[in-house]
Amino acid sequence: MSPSYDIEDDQRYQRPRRRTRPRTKDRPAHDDAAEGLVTTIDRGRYTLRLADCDGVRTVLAMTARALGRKAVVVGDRVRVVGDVSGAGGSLARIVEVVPRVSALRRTADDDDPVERIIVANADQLVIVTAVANPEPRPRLIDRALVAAYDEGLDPLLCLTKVDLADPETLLSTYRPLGVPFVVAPRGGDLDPLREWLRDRVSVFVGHSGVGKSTLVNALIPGAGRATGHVNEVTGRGRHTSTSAYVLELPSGGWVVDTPGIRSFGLAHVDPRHLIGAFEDLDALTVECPRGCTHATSEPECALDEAIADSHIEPERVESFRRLLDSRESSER
Ligand SMILES: Nc1nc2c(ncn2[C@@H]2O[C@H](COP(=O)(O)OP(=O)(O)OP(=O)(O)O)[C@@H](O)[C@H]2O)c(=O)[nH]1
Ligand SMILES: [Mg+2]
Ligand SMILES: [Zn+2]
Repeated sequence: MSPSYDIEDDQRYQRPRRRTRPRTKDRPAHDDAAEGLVTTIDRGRYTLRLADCDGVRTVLAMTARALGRKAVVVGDRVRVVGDVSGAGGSLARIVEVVPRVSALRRTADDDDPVERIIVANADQLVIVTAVANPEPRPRLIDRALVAAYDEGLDPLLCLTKVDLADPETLLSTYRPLGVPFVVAPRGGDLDPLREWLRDRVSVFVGHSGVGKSTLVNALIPGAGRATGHVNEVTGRGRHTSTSAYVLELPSGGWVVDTPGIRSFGLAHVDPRHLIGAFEDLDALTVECPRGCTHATSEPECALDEAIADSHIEPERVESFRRLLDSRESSER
């Protein structure tokens, strides 16, 4: 963002000058720009939700060339100049991205160096899993958990299609980790889920067809998210949702509906950070030899000693190690 940018904008849009304080170099270059939330992106066009003294409105925007491609993701707070009226045909310009508090990332594969940010500024990762149709894939859940812990998002396991099968099998896998869960019956009581979502920024992730958009529609009257059928033969969803979409909850907070994912590549994750998400285990590892990864293969890991001395449940350590291993193994 060069200084000439300001001059150009002032001339072109003739915005009222409101320079009561002189510019200093540690203040943003666009201190008179409006601030908006990127709710979705479609072919280089950014939909923003803008709230100011004129009320809340939807504004379509492009990005300033200086920002580069892919600099702005769904969930970003951005500063925007130009025509921010939201009138039909108007196009504003994003000139700055407000520093993110979080960025949920994944790579296509574990050896893929290109990481994508699924959504910015979320604080809760809701791993939506159908208990059947499509069949749950614990590897994907494990990997989503690792991504959540790595980025400091609180994970929540949300089980759908409980009319089709008993959720207990799946839940028993995650109990030792202490991952919170909630059951979301279609057409049933969603209040427990609403409580988890209240006043938070929650991103729904999961395979195609697990019912993410169905949930969003049930939580937000008028959301109008398209939903698709799951193929009876392959058990696969149809990838109905094609881009991430931020919606406001009537009970307070935000949810982000995302397209179904086939995999959750973790190339960007440093497995050494994972232990930090488990305070009790982390405390035990002070006795580990230097450089211990705490994996099953480590000969002198203090976690094994702690199990032998009954200081910790073996299932908890095993579950932690399963997450640690999920970085190495395929999720399919
Ligand atoms: N039996 C049953 N079907 C459900 C339930 N929830 C959703 N479905 C069905 O599952 C199918 C897929 O739902 P969607 O909401 O489109 O799934 P999605 O996770 O948004 O899928 P993508 O957008 O492709 O990622 C639809 O036919 C829904 O009606 C449920 O609780 N029980
Ligand atoms: Mg969907
Ligand atoms: Zn160790």
